[in-house]
Amino acid sequence: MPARSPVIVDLKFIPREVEEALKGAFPDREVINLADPAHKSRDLSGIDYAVVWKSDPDLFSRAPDLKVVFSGGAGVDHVLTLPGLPDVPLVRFVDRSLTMRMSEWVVLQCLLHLRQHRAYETRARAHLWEDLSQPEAADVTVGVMGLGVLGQDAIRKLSVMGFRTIGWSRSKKSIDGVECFSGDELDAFLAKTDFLVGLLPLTPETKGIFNATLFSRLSRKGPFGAPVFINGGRGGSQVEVDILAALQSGVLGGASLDVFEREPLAKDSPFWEMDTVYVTPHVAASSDVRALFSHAEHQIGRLESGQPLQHLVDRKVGY
Ligand code: NDP
Ligand code: OXD
Repeated sequence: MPARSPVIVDLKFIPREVEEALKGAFPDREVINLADPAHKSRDLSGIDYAVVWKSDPDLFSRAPDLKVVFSGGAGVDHVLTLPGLPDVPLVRFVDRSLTMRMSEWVVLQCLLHLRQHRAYETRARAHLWEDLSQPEAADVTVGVMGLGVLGQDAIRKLSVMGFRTIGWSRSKKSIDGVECFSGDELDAFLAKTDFLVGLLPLTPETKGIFNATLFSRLSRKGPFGAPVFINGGRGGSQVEVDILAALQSGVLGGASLDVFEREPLAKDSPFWEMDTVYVTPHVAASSDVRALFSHAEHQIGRLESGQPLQHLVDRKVGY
């Protein structure tokens, strides 16, 4: 039997977590973890597989013979822009735990806004016992942009919480109990949306899509009047000066942002301080590193036994 190709690991995750997860991963092949200084000038030619997240720009010139590239996350924008990316299959990370985490984050943000949590935190700090008029989830329509793996799971869980849910995607979807819009039906979707959730990949088409014009088309008929914007997709899809202006002028009533145009978010960004804004540091659905390696191992097993790879990225559309 021919020797099994090693796997290159180039992940800008928490190094200790990667090391821990590598114990027992890929049991029948060598793993070259590029975070280990011992591999700094290692010859990477002849190697078939790489698992990458925010790789060094010289990875593909160092490893010219890759047959498959695995993204360390569900999004692949960071891989597609790497210099010298070879024309080989690119597999993204689709995983139960990642999906669960994103839905937890989305449901949490919708509930924080629904239950006016910031207002109660402020009152609690002032030892103020005061109730606010409280709508219920069924009074709010959550519109999810992006009905892929994450968007559809988030919708299911929002529905369980009682929110009315609608969705928008590139191709038309049919989801029980959910009004689905596609492509040029965006305005009709926005007009019904009280809380807007972004779960889109970053592509040339979605760059800057969350902008002043889009915010101005959201519903103002919800129980709080002004709509709320929640983005767990990619920061490149949002125009932050427009979000700020919309929050300041009341076009938006609040926001939850996990992703930003530039990460980490600048220390002097006004978003940190705004009462109506929840900021999280791109952690809505961090990859479970052990699950990532099992997924890559499983896909390599499929390929080497003649089965097709799953979760392939369509390079033409960018996700
Ligand atoms: P999928 O590829 O499964 O779904 C993407 C969805 O977006 C699809 O419904 C797709 O439409 C839709 N879409 C793409 N382009 C357009 C467009 N131009 N117009 C309308 N709809 C469009 O991705 P996932 O659900 O797995 O992940 C979504 C994104 O979430 C990732 O790409 C990543 O950027 C982000 N993410 C963020 C994380 C975080 O921690 N903040 C963690 C994980 C992911 P169609 O169904 O027609 O193809
Ligand atoms: C991802 C992410 O794309 O964590 O998986 O952002």
